[in-house]
Amino acid sequence: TRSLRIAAAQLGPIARTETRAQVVERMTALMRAANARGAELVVYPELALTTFFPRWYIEDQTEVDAFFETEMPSDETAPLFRAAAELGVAFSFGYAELVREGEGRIRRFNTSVLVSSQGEILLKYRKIHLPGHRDHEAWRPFQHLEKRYFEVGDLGFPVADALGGRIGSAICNDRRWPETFRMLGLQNAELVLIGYNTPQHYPPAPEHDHLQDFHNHLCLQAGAYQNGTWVVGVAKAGLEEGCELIGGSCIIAPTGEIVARCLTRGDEVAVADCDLDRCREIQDNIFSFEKHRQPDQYGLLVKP
Ligand code: ING
Repeated sequence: TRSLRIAAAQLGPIARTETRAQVVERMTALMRAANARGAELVVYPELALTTFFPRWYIEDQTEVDAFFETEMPSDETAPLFRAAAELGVAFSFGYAELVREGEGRIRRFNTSVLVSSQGEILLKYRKIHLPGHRDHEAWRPFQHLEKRYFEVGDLGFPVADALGGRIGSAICNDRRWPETFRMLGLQNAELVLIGYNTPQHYPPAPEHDHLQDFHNHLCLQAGAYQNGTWVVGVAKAGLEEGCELIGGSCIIAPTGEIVARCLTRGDEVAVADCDLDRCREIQDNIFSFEKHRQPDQYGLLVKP
């Protein structure tokens, strides 16, 4: 068996005024708690270093860019990399990435990285399904301006050979789209790492507010089962700057079963032993793509 002991490291609310250093301290404490329980991989949420700033319409680009990282690691995030090296654990986390390209061109992405215990970036993913809207919408109690602050990811859906298995990532809204999981499944992913910031209140359809936790697990469990992969979903949770974010961080087996989950909406670790060989139970049988999938019938799937 290729068993990997994985920790979902859920973060509670991050205040707008909280510094990177303070957040990194919380993340490092979670890493130590996870390591104390034998975790070899620690998975943090989407945009783990800051409050979920797309909830605000911010005119001044300099103020927006203060939420972005221009280098990874940086002085502020280095302590997390050092702790990982000291403890011998790999880790994954999301952050707002600002890239300076030639001729002063600036790119901005909602990014996540998987980092080895030696600080090597094993996998990098830039969020492709950006939810929300681009301009200020006064009718909303809070904004959701990911389409304004980020570009659509340009790295595709990569799957890396890492930690003895095939590992892919997705970010938040990506998990709602079956295409995300199938793109990873077609590359034989055995473990998918997904961070999220999901408000309880969804302004366009408030009648669904009570379903957010159900929809979260529905998407993660379906993605796991339909592609025979382990899935780790990790929340930034709790009442963050007046906005309720769901928790429900969990570790899901290729059968779609939730094998471990967080119970609070604060900083909390949930740990499970994930036998990557168990993916075969699904990938070789009910969802054997080779035996049962009919791609020549699916042409519509890639039409705009
Ligand atoms: N957040 C939310 C998510 O997809 C959302 C946006 C909330 C969409 C509720 C639909 C319903 O989980 C991010 N950051 O994508």
